[in-house]
Parts: sequence; C-alpha cells; structure tokens
Amino acid sequence: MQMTLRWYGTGYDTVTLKQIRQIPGVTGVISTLYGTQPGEVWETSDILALKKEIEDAGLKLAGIESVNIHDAIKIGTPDREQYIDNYITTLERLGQADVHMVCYNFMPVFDWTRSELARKRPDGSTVLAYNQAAIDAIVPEKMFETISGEMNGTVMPGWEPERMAHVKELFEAYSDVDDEKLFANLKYFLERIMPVCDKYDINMAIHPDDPAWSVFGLPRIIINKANILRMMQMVDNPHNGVTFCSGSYGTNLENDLPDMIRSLKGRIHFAHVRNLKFNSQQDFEEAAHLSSDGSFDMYEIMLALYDIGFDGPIRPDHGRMIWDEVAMPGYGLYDRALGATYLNGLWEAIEKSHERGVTPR
Ligand code: DNO
Repeated sequence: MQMTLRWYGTGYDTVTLKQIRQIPGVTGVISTLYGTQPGEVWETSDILALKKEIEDAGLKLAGIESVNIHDAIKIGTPDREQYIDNYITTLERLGQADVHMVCYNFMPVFDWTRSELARKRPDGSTVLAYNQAAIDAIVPEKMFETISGEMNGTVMPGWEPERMAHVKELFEAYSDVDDEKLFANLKYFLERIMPVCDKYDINMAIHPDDPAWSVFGLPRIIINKANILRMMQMVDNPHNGVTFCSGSYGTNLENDLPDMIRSLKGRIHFAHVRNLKFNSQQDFEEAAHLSSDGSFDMYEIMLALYDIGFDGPIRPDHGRMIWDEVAMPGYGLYDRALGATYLNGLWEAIEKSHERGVTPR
C-alpha cells in the first residue's frame, strides 16, 4: 500500500506539501482541481501543473479525489450525454498525465452529512459528529447555513456554496429518482466510461454514501456489502472498483468491515481508514484513529487489507482538531499525521508477523 494524505491544493488547503513531505512514511498525496465544478472538462495544463507542484515537493500524485459527477448523470436527464463525454475527456487527460486512480461518489445532492463539525471531546479536541435527531430537525435547504459557521473559513468538499445555492431545485430534480433508478444511472455511466479506463488503466473508486443510509428521503445505494457487490457485478470490470472508507461504511454497525474488505478482493483501489466512536446507534463522533479511542478494531481492518493484497493508495481520514490548529474540519495536519503514523505502524507489524510466519490470530 502507499500511504498518502489528502491535499486540496495551494490556495485551498491550510496544510502545505512541505509539511506533508515531513510525515514519515507518507509518499504521496491525493488531490483534485478544487476550483472546478462537476461537469467541467479538466484542462491538461492544470492537471500537469498540479502534478508538477506535487512532484517538485518530493511527493507523488497518487490519485484524484474527486472528479465529481454532474447531477444530470445521477438523475439521468438527456443532457447527461454531454456530461459523460466531458467526464471521459477528463479521464483521458488524467490517463495521459499518468494518473491511474479516480475517486468519485454517486450521492444525490449532498456529499457526506454531519450534524456537527466541531463537537468537543473530553480531551478538548473537536471532531465531526452525527446525531440523527439533530439531522431530522434540520430543513434540508437550510443544511448549508446550519453548518457553514463551523467550517473555519474553508470550503468543504461537497459543500460548495455554488451548489448549495440551488439545493431546493436539486431536491425537486431528484424527486422521481429512487434506488433502482440511481443504480441504473450508475450502470449507464460506468459502461460508458469503462473503455477509456481500460485504455489508460484508470481505476475508478466509488466512495460510499456517508452516512450509509438515506438522509432527507434521498436515495442512497453505496451503503452495504450486498449493494456494493451488486455494483461490482453489474459492470464486471476490474477498473470498476471502490474506495473502501471504514468511516462511511462503519456508520452502520451492521456492516462487518473486515468481511466487506475480504469480499472486495481485487476491487479496492483506494482506502480511507478511520475510526468512529458510537455513543448510541443514532449518535457517533469521529474519534482518533487508534482502536481504543473508538468503536472499530483498526488492526482487523488493516489485516483484512493486508490479506487481500491491497497495494493501492491509502489515507488516514478525518482527523480531530488538536493542538489549537485552525483548518478545514477533519483535514488539519496534526491528527491526520498521527493517523498515518499509526496505520503505518499497524501495517509494519502485520507485514513482519507474516514474514516471520507468526500467525496473526
Ligand atoms: C469527506 C470525503 C468525501 C469524499 C467524496 C468522494 O471528507 O470523504 O467528500 O471525498 O465523497 O467523492
């Protein structure tokens, strides 16, 4: 596996490439052209400039998170053809620039959803948190206003003000899209893009819906083992793969994370690994990565990835805000650096146990 950190780009991220380069064991970043809107064709010159900046800092551009999907593709309106063509052109240009992993999601309207971006924990750190009753009390159109005050002056991925200005229309546009229609639209999109992925060896890695259930009555399909296996089978091409995000699938305690990882052998192209602490089934917060701080056994998650021979990019996920850092919630430097180091430590121990023939269990 290749340990990476997500980086939003100069001018968007509070964390610098120099800082990332100094985290032991982190050799690459996952980035994007943060200023582009879903549906736009990416310019080759912008892709190459991003890549050069990262390489000049001694790191590798290990993949893109995300090339976002225009709503027309998810809804299945006639203009999706143009947006799929645009997507194919962007993939072609990424492939020509030697980029081989693209993360995306197929969530209607909102990307991930949280009710709080700065819940205080007993140690004084602040974290992103989800409380179902709080979400149920929010009018969806007001969701952005409700949480934007906690964004520390940053623009969070999936919460771009340009899109949020049209939330009401978006809800209307999705009114006749149910789970089956969303599956069909995803299939259509994947079938259209697979040839370019085959040509340039681009691994598409769908990110799960977060949380892993319907929010505000919108359809949600990438939520559990049955659905993700259905997706793998409906377009049975190794380039149609997943981002295994423990913090997103893990929102539903019925998801057995190590078992899901094992069932996706060969199709996990990117991993987001983090812990969650459940206070009840309806309330969780994003703990430190360490197993003992949350509800997941992080060793078992890393072991499952090791067992399936995972060799793609991996990244620590949302970190806590600690040591008075002011950054995009979830995306500060310090706690993600701790997370990367911890995950690297688990991996080294698993690898050495294996090499020495020590049975891990
Ligand atoms: C949240 C992220 C998501 C993810 C997208 C992928 O912090 O994990 O925004 O990047 O869903 O397209």
